[in-house]
Amino acid sequence: MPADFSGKWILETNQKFEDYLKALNIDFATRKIAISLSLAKVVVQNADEFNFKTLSTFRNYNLAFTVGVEFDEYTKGLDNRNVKSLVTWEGEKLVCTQKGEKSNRGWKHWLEGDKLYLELTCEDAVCLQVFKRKE
Ligand code: YOG
Repeated sequence: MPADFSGKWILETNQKFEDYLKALNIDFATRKIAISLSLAKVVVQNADEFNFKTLSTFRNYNLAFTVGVEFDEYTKGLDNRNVKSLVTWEGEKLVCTQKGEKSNRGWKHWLEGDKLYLELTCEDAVCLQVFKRKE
């Protein structure tokens, strides 16, 4: 049985998010808004099919994918880039590589206790977001 990420999650801590935003060339004003946001993640998981919604009062971002199937991702409302994305299982971690203009780009999700972890990487920037389950 793979890990089950389903549910609604609320951001609790967000380390080095601004470094990640800088690596994506997000401008100063947008960075200041972005780092002030309370983010929520809504995950729907059916076997290896996923739907991730990242929600905020400023912008939302939706991503649907199947593990093991490469797809074209347009990071609409984020940095607005086109990448080739592939999500795979590495043990109990869900690992995405986003091939495109930016090197070393991707993310990893895993569970620890009742928390959802997300590591976001771009170039040499690594951001760690920890979410708690919404009651
Ligand atoms: O999540 O790829 O869970 O897609 C964080 C990066 C801020 C807009 C969100 C809006 C955003 C300006 C998505 C934030 C960086 C900042 C709410 C992370 C770019 C621009 C949408 C992500 C994966 C894994 C699923």
